Amino acid sequence: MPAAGRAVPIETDPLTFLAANIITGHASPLTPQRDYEGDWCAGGIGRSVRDVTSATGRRICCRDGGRHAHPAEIGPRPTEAALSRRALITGITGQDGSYLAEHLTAQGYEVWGLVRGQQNPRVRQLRQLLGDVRLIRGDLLDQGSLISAVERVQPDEVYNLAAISYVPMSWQQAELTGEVTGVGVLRVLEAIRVCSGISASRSPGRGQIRFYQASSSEMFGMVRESPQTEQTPFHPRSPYGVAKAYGHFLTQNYRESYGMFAVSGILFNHESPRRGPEFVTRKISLGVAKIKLGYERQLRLGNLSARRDWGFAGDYVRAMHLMIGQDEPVDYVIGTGVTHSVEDLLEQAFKAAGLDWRDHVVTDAAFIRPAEVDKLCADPAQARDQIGWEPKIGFEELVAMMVEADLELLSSGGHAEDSFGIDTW
Ligand code: NAP
Ligand code: F7E
Repeated sequence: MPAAGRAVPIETDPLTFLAANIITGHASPLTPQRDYEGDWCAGGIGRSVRDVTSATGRRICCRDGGRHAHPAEIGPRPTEAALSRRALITGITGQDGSYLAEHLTAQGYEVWGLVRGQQNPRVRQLRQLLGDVRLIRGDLLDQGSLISAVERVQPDEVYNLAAISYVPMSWQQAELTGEVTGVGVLRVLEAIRVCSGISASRSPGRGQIRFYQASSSEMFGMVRESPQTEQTPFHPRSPYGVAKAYGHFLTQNYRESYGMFAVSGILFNHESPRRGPEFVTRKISLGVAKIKLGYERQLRLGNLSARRDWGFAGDYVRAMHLMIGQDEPVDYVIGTGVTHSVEDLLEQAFKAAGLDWRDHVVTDAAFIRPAEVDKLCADPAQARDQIGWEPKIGFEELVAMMVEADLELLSSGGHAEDSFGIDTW
C-alpha cells in the first residue's frame, strides 16, 4: 500500500522498465516522477488524456504538453508558481552541461542529465559538482534510449549539448563524428517528436517540449565575411563542422516541417577551468601551471596564428536559456565580438604566471590540422538587441581565471583528470 500522501504508478511495468534506465538521482521504480503537493504525473507514448488519481484523490493530468487535454477536462492544475520547469540536458558531463545545469537549477528548474556508458568516470565528478541533478542513461547513437529518456523525464525543455566536440578527432573518426554530432541531433528531435505525438498532420500545441541545439561557429569555417552574423553562409572545414551544419539545418527543418519550438545557438569558442585539456585554452593554462610549478619545461602547440573569439562558458549557457525562453524560435550568433590569436592567448596566460611564452613554447607539426579555420569573430548584435544577452567576462579575465585555477589544482596535488574536464586524446 502506498504511504499516505504518495501515489503509486498506475502502470508499474512500464515505469519499472523505464526506471531501470535511471542510474542515480532521487527517482526509483516506485517513486513518482514529481511531487506537486502530493500529486504526481506520469506520461506515455501516444497516450490520450487520462485520469490519474492521486493519493489525495485529486484528478491530475498526464504531462502530455497540453496536446491531448484541454485544461477544463482535467480539473484544477497546480499554479504556475508551483510548477518548476523540467530540463533534460544531453552532454551533461561536458563543460557546458555542468554550467547549464547549475544555471537552470539556480532558476528553479528540475534538471535531468543524459549520461552514456556503463561506468562513466565523469559521473562521479558531476555528482561532486551538482548533487541535485538527476541522471538517466542514454546515448546519441541509440534512438530507443533517447525515446525512453524523453518519455521518462517528460521535459519542458531539451538542450542537446552532446557531441564529439574536439575538431581534430573528427578527421580521425569522421563517421563516428557524423553519427554522434550530426545524426545524433536527428535522433533527439525524433525522440521529442515521437513522444509528443507530432506528425506532418499534427502540430505541437501550447506547452510543447522546447529544443535547443548546440550549433557552432565552426560551421562558418572558411569565412565569407567578418564578423559573422546569423546571415553569414556556412563553409565548414572539418567533419565536425559539417556534422554541426547538418544538425543546424535539421533543427531549422523540424521547426519548419512540424512547427516545433526548436532553436540553434551558433556559439563561438567558450572556455573555463572546466574545459577539456585537449582544447587549446586549457592545454595552455595547464601547460603554464606545470611549467610554473617546475613539472615541465616545454609546451608543444600547433598553429599559433589562428584567431578565435573566446568567451566564458558560464556566460554562454545564459544565452542558451534565453534563446529557449523566447516567444518565437529564433537562432542567434553568440560570441564576444573580439578576436585574438593563439599567440595573444600565450602572451596573456604566461604573463599571468610571471613567465614569457617564448622561453617555453615549441611548435609541433603533429598539432597542425588538415584544414584550418583561420579567423573567427562574432557579431552578437542581434542577441544583444533581441534577447538582451551580453558577455560579462572578457578575454584577459578569462585567461587569468583559467591559469589561476590550474595553478591551484596542480599545487594542491590534483591532476587535469581531477578537474571537471578529463580525457586527453
Ligand atoms: P564537451 O565538454 O566535449 O562535452 C561533450 C558532451 O557530449 C560530453 O558530456 C560527452 O559525454 C557527450 N557525448 C559524447 N558522445 C556522446 C554520445 N554518443 N551520447 C551521449 N553523449 C555523448 O563539449 P562542450 O564544450 O561542453 O560543448 C557542448 C556542445 O556545444 C557540444 O555539442 C559542442 O560541439 C558545442 N559547442 C561547443 C563550443 C565550445 O566552445 N565549447 C562552441 C560551439 C559549440 P561523455 O562524458 O560520456 O564523453
Ligand atoms: O582550437 C589552434 C587550433 O581545439 C583552437 C570546440 O569547442 O570551438 C572549439 O573548436 C585553435 C585552432 O578549438 C593547438 O589549430 C594551436 O585554430 O581549442 P581548439 P576549436 O577547434 O576552435 C568550436 C567553436 C567548437 O564548436 C568545438 O567544439 O587553436 N591550436 N595549437 C591548437 N588547438 C589545440 N586543440 N591544440 C593545440 O596544440
